[in-house]
Amino acid sequence: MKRFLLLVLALGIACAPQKSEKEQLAEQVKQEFLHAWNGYKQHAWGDDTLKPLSKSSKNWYNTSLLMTPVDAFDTMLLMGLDEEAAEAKELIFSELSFDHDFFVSNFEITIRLLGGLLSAYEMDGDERFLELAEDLGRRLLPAFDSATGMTYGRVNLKTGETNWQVNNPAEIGTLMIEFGTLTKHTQDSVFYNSAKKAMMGLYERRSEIGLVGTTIDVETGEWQNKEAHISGMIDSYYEYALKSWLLFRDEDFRKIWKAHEPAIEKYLLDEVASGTWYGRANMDTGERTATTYGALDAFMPGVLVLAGDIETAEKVQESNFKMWQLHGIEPEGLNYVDMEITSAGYPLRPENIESAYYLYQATGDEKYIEMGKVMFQSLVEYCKTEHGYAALSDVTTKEKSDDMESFFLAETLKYAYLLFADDKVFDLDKHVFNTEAHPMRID
Ligand code: DMJ
Repeated sequence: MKRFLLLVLALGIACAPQKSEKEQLAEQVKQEFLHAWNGYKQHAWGDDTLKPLSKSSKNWYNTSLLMTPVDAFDTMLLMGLDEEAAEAKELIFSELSFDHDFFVSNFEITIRLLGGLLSAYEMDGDERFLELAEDLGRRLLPAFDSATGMTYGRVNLKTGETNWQVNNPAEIGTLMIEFGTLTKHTQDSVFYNSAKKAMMGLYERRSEIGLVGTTIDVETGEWQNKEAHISGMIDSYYEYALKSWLLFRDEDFRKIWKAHEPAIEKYLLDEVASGTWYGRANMDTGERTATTYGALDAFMPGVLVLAGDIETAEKVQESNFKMWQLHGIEPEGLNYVDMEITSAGYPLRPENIESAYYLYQATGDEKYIEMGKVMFQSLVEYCKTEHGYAALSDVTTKEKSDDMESFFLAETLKYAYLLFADDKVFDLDKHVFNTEAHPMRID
C-alpha cells in the first residue's frame, strides 16, 4: 500500500504541468516589478519618483502629483497584483489633487497622469478615476488657447496661464488619445475637438514633401527648427496619427498618417551597412542632416506593425537589437554609420522591448521572445539596485544614476510582461496603448 502511494505521488509530480520558459519569464518580470514598487513604497511613498541610489524621493514640481503610483496602477492590474493596486488606489484617492499654482508640462502630464487615470477608470471602473481625469483635463485646456490651436508647452494648473510658445510636434500631437477618450467618457466634445485642432494645425504645416520639423511657434505657426526625424520631440506625433485612427476611426487621422508614412520611408529610413535605421533630414529638401538614432527611435517597429508594414518593422527591429547588444544595453544616441555612441545614458526606456512585443504579437516568431529575454536580463544585471531600479549614466561603464522614471513601471516592465505572458492576459486587438503604455479600449 505504501509503495502504491509513493508511486501515485511520483506520477503526480511527473505529470504536474511544468511552467513554460515564457511563463517563468513573465513571473520574473512580475517579481522585478514588485521589487521596484517596494523600493518606491519604502523610500518614496506619496512622492513622484524613487531615487534608488540615495534611497530617497523627488517631486517634479513643488507638490507631488503621484507620478509613479498613477503610472504604475494599470500594470499592477494586468499583472494581477491586486493588493498593490488597492494600496496605490487608496493613496491616489486620498492624496491626489490638481489644484496647484504651478506650471506643468502639458504633454508629460497628459500621457502619464491623464492617460493613467483614464486607463485606470476603464479597467477598474471606479468613477473617482474619471472625476480626477476630468478635473485634470479641464485644467490643461488653456494650453490649447493659441492663434493656431497648437498647444503651449506649459500650463499653470490653477491659473490657466501658459508659456513655452515654441513647442514641438510630439508635445502638440500626442494628446489625442487621452483627450479623445476623455470626451468618450464625459460626453463633452471640447476635449476631442481641442486635441484634434492642435493635431490638424501641425499637419497643415507639414512641408511639401510631407515632413514636420523639430520646433514650431504655436502663435505664428512658423517652424523654428526644420530638422525632421522620428526621435524625441517628434516621435509620438506620428504614433498618435495612426493610433488615433485605430481608436476613433476618424478618417482625418488616417489622412495624417497616410501623408507622413511615405515621406518617413523616403527621406528618413536609411539602409546602410550596419542595418536599417532612421536618420535625420531637412523637412523641406529631404537632405540628410545626421545619421543618429537612439533608444527613443526604437518605438517605430511597433507603429509599423500596427500600420501593417511587418517587413520594415522586422528590419528596423534587427537594428534596434543590434543597438541594444553593442554595449549590453542600449544608449540614448548612436551614429549608425560608425556605430559610435553620441549620448551614453540609458534612462530605463521601454521602446525597444515595446517593439519586440508588437512584433511577437504579429508574427509569433520566437526570436522576439529571445530578444525580450536578453533585454530583460540585462536590465536586471545592470540596472537593479538594492532598493529598486536605476537609470544608467553611461552604458559603456554601466555607471548608475539616481533615478527611476515612472515609465519604467508603466511601460518597460509592462511590455516585458505582456511579451512573455499568456495571450489571455491582454487583448491587443481591442485596445490602443497611449505613448505611456496606458491601454484605451476600442469600442
Ligand atoms: C515615455 O514617457 C513615453 O514613452 C514617451 O513617448 C517617450 N518617453 C518616455 C519613454 O521613453
